[in-house]
Amino acid sequence: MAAAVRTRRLLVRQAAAAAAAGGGAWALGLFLLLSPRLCQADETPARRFEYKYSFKGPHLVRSDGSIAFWTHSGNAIPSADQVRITPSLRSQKGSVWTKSKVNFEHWETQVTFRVTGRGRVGADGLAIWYTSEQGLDGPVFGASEPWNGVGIFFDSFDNDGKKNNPAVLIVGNNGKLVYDHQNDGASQALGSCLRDFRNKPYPVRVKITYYQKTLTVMIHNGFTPNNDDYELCAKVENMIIPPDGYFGISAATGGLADDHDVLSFLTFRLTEPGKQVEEPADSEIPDEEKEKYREEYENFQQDLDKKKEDFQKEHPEMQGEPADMFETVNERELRQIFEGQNRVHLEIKQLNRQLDMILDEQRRYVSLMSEEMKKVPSGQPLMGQAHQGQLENIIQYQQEALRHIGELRSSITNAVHHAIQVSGGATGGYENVQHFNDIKEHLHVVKRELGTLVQRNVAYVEKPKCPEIPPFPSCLSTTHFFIFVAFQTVLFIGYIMYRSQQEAAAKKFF
Ligand SMILES: [Ca+2]
Ligand SMILES: [Ca+2]
Repeated sequence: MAAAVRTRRLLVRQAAAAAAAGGGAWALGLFLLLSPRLCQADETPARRFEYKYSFKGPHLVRSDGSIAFWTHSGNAIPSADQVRITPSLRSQKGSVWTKSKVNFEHWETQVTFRVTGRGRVGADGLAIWYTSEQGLDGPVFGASEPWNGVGIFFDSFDNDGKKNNPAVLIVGNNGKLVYDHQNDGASQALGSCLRDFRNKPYPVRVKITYYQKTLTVMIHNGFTPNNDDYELCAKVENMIIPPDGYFGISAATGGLADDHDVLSFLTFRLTEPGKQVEEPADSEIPDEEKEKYREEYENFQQDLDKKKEDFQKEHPEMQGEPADMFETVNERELRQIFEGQNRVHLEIKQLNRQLDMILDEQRRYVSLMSEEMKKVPSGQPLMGQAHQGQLENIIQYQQEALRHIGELRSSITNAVHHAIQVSGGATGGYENVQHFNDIKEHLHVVKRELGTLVQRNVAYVEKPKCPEIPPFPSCLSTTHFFIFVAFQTVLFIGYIMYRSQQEAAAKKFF
């Protein structure tokens, strides 16, 4: 097929070259003839899920023990999450089959299963079928013989002793072939691969595709939870299967036994690109089935009404409006969220007020310092230029502190703004989380800035202890002020020396 495509591509290239060179109408005709087919070969088919040929948990089994749209037979036990085709007991046989035949040509099935047993060797195996008749019971992995169609066998037991099992085989049959059990169908397989599918940590998955007469079997070995870890097992080209058939899955045990559990069987219709998918008409659901479902619904409704009445008779005190007496889990959660948000909102508001007060205090302090500085005549000798420098440093620091507090304030204002937004419109869960994250971020900024301020205060203010702020208006005399400045400078220089000593010691250490 690949060779054919290559040849066609070569022809297309030659034709295009000839046409480009003005080589004649025939070349252009050939180009037009070949190109659409080439495009089609590259396109993937459209895929549609077919519920009537599928089953999976968590509500796999119906109340009467059956599987919707499927028939089960033998020792098969359907449950909510899986169908146990055979339990791990000796000589068991079971199978499940679709109730109706497929009405489409190309398909893909994905089967998820587990084969588990306590022994190092298990038996007999499992088979996935596409056949013209349901093989409800028989000798070939629990299904009947002969069959018209194809079976994909997961053969656990090595009957011929060639140490080539567990293995996966594709066996086609036109209704005449008798399966060669003794040799594990070695001479009859159209394709096969060696795969150990027993006792795997995750379910084994198989993807079988029948498209444009090619049957492909891909296997996921069950070693990883990743659903896409498929590997090619075998491919059969030019495979002819019945135009309509039943899907089935069967299993059998012998002297040795495994649990054969099928977790899901999913079928997809494949449609060639450009072809229309016929929509199933309503009439496709048989009247008999419709009637059955309607009856089931009515019975359920009547049952429910009766139970309601009985409950009201038994609990007359519960009549009235029980819904108003209790809040639901959702209502309670919502109320708690609102209350929490209101508390956060109030706290932030309070913090904002306190910061405003600190800011005012700082401004007052800075203006006071500046005024005092101005009062000193510029020509008057100070206690040294160094003192003047220190004083300017202090003022600079104070202004920096002011700036930090200003930033803090704007952060908090933002946080309050967000909190108002959140409490105002608490609608989507995701948005709430976003707002909370924003608030959290702002609070982190506030915390960090406060940390910086505290550190600086410890470094600059507390160690060289500041005198108390003089009352406003100031009655501080110039002498007192310079004594204070001198005292602070001595402390500051002492601190700087201490710190440089520490740093020198640290350097030595390293
Ligand atoms: Ca075998
Ligand atoms: Ca063998």
